[in-house]
Amino acid sequence: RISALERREEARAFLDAYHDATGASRDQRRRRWAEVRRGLAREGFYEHSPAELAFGARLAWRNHGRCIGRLYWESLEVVDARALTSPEAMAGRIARHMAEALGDGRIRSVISVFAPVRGTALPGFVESPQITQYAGHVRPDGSILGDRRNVEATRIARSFGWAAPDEPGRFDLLPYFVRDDRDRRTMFALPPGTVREVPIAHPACPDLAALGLRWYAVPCVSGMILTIGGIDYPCAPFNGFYMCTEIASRNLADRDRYDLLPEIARALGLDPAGRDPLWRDTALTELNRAVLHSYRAAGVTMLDHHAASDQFMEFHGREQAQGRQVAGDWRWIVPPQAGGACEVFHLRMRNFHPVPNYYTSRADDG
Ligand code: NRG
Repeated sequence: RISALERREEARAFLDAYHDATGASRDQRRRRWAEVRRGLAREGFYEHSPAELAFGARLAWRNHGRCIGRLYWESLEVVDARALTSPEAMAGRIARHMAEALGDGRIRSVISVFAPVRGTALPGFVESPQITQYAGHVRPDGSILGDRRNVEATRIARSFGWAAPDEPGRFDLLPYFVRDDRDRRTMFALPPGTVREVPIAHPACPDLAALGLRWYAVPCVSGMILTIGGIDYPCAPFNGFYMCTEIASRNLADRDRYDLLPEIARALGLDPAGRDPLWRDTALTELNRAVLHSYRAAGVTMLDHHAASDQFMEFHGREQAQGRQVAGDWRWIVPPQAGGACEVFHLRMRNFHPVPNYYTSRADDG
């Protein structure tokens, strides 16, 4: 990804930031830099201390231009899983990660960091973009049951012997894939009971609950590469919690996902074929209300987009007060619902890419 010179510069800048934050002595700084420089000269690699790793993962969150939820970047729980290299050990850690993040429903932000790239050797990583995803089944007539985005993943899972339910449904949890350091793929399912799901009901419209919609509690992003001080960690699954629009305005609504707006509208007593062009807006708002209401009733952490926007403004203010520029990708920060009614819509943002950071090598629409 980067030249040896760039790697050295990133390492230096990262260590400086780390030592500034920890108030290290000049002697400590000098010794550590000498060590790192030697490692880089010898094999283009150095090993982060556990404290450097934790600091780097948090900084990468703070720097990530597409995340609206960065106010609590310092609270990220970092689990050092670098020693776990077999697919089975990795899957074991991932199962524990999901359980720790969920807890009793008050979700904790957790990252599990597995082995970094060292020279030309690629360590094991998770191939699936998220640890939990719903299947997309192709019906005999060619229509799709479930999440359209996961049709290919569902086909691959079946080819690996995934036993789809006898009666395929709209919300069947898919297994995920680990590609190990010898380029072999292994399929894993989370242990039963690990994934909490929330049935979606509207506080005032019982017909909506009758649609049988649901979503999982913990979004765990597993397809991004964590980069810290010139070292890349291709397997560093992390989770926070959902903002309601991710589920209600995108996953369940997008045409290339669940495409449910007409169905939602009819459940709400609206007529998608009628004259009111704003039926979609009402359906979207009420679906957001239902999702928020359902997660709250279940005791599962979730934020609405107005609160998320306010939090981002606070984060932005705090960063500026520290003399730091905030990287922000407007298309990602502004919620897909009530954009102009959120303060972030009116905020001038610059989308630059500071390091440490999380990046993706595949196309990803969030
Ligand atoms: N939009 C995706 C999830 C992307 C990450 N969202 C978070 N991340 N909230 C979806 O599944 O809808 N997080 O770490 O909390």
